[in-house]
Amino acid sequence: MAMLSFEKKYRVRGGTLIGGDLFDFWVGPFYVGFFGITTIFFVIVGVGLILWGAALGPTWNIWKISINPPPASYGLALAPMADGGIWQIVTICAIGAFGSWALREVEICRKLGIGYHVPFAFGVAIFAYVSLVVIRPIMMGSWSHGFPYGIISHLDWVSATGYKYGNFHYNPAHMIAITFFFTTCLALALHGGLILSATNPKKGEAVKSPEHENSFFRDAIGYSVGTLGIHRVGLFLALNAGVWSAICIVISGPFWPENLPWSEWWNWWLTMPIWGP
Ligand code: 07D
Ligand code: 07D
Ligand code: U10
Repeated sequence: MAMLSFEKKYRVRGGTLIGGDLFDFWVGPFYVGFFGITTIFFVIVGVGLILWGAALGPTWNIWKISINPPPASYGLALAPMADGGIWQIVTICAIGAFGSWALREVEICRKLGIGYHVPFAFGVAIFAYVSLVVIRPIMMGSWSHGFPYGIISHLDWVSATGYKYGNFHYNPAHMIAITFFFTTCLALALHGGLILSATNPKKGEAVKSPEHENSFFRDAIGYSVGTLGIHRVGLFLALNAGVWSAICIVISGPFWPENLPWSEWWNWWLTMPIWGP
């Protein structure tokens, strides 16, 4: 809000994907747009359903509330509301809200004349979510494979699903995803540290230039990827973390037998012609 006067010149008409001028306005700091309205709609319905599910019991304990997917017996059919149907409609609302949010970001990008990198990146997070609650359950033939919507219960699901495959750490795509997550943290720590070290000096000292930033990494590791390049690296690392996460869960079940330990996958390594039997 502090920058409202400066923002005014960026509050231009147009760039909407749908609805023309109808919802082309701001409320306080928020751009509304057609997809702002659909976001609010899906959030209200989804949160309302979660509250209904919570009211059905057995607890109002915020940590223990859980909206569970239907039992396996329903397969891919619609289930009665109290037996997983709420989960199914909450899932539709969640995808509606996340998708609307991404499209609202697209409209904002169009207004500003900037690239679609941010909504694209959010799209990868949505893809990871959809891989958990739509793609994998459909491939396995039952909505029961989705994760339950509850703070503790979704952790129990991750743990149980992990142990179903012996030791999930042996899943090769899980390894790649984790490595991307760790590398993303390393890259952000290096980048945040470098920018602050150069542009936020002690009082009285001059702000340093990108050449100083380049020189630091040339001196330290022999190469600098550059001031634009590090942002490409960051986006690449973070998006890969999400994409490989989606891959690691989608292959567990649909492409690698349920209940078979992931460690078995590594047998190809033991039986390589060079040293194998
Ligand atoms: C900091 C941006 C702000 C977002 C926040 C989350 C809600 C949920 C709803 C009670 C980084 C807002 C939370 C709206 C309340 C109800 C019905 C983002 C930031 C603050 N998880 N997970 C958490 C979600 C999955 C896992 C915390 C969502 C998968 C593990 C929070 C999803 C797997 C751990 C949460 C989702 C998984 C957590 C902190 C969706 C694999 C933890 C999240 C829609 C990805 C940690 C008690 C955070 C924790 C945690 C939300 C999916 C694993 C409650 C919305 C099924 C192992 N998850 N999660 O900071 O403390 O994200 O749990 O896919 O240890 Mg989870
Ligand atoms: C799905 C979140 C999408 C979020 C969206 C937005 C709102 C709005 C509003 C705040 C993907 C939601 C927004 C709700 C909020 C306001 C206002 C992100 C999603 C769209 N694992 N593991 C992963 C590690 C083990 C297991 C991924 C590490 C064990 C299973 C990642 C370790 C076993 C699954 C990862 C470890 C096990 C995973 C998660 C260490 C358990 C998955 C990140 C050090 C015994 C999941 C797609 C992710 C996955 C997943 C990391 C250990 C099981 C790579 C570091 C060995 C079953 N694990 N894991 O996916 O791939 O983010 O999901 O031990 O399903 Mg694992
Ligand atoms: C980056 C950067 C950079 C910057 C930056 C940043 C990356 C170049 C220049 C940005 C980074 C930061 C600011 C750092 C901190 C960020 C994080 C740690 C990431 C996580 C962020 C959060 C946890 C904040 C999340 C907050 C959100 C999502 C806002 C919530 C907003 C709403 C609920 C309103 C949404 C608006 C819509 C949908 C449009 C329509 C709006 C209206 C009609 C008005 C509002 C409507 C109502 C009140 C009606 C009633 C609605 C209801 C009841 C539904 C709401 C329900 C709820 C549950 C809330 O690189 O450098 O610097 O800054």
